Amino acid sequence: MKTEFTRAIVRKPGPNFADGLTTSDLGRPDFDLMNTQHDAYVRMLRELGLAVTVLPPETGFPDAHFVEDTAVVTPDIAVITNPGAPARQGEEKTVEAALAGYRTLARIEPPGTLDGGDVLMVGSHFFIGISERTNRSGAEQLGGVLSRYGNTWMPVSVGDGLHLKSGVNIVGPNTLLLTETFARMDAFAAYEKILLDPDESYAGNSLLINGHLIVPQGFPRTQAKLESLGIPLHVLDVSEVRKMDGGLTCLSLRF
Ligand code: CIR
Repeated sequence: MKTEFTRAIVRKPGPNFADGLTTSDLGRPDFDLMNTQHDAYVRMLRELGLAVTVLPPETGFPDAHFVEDTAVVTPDIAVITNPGAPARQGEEKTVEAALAGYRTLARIEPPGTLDGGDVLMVGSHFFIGISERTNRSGAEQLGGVLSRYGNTWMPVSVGDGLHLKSGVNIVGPNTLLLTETFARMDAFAAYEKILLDPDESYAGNSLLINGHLIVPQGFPRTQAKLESLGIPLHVLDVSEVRKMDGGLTCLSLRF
């Protein structure tokens, strides 16, 4: 179940990034601080050994630095998505060009919609969230492609959250960090679980890279629970990312 990454793609936030979609009431984010946090994120990926491609901002798409939503990259293939928010459709074009040199490409076609934030890869098994962004057609199209390459997949109802990975992520070879709602689902029965305190649910969007775990700053109880895993933890401040409903996984494609 171990997936080793060698590369990542990120995109610099544009000066109008605060015009992106958000439901948060944490206030308007600051561009300079966002850039500082984004730079620290890129540095961290490089420290963990990844070769990072940094794409330029796309000012027509204020959410475009959330590159995770535009593709699903596996060891065999890159599936370019049709993002579920109409305002984000088109962001995938430049990501497609960046991925073309590394993987065979496939695409999610309308009426299917899918955001990469709804796709949790656990080795060769994929959980695909059905959410306000990812519909059945999108999930089935992705599942069909994944199956052709010997993977298995399963749809999971996301309910209230934005994306599947807003509430469940892999933090160890067989261990998930997740909300109580996801922990109760049969889909996740076979895994070890670390439960999120309800008031620390944002920390569910932690990012495992090659045996290192990156966690958002400001969630001490989750951090203490994760320390029990005995793997190196790295804490990053993503306050400005959070104000736009994003998190650590959203900011990159890892492969
Ligand atoms: C959006 O609503 O689409 C962006 N403001 C946030 C996307 C976060 N992406 C992710 O969780 N994968």
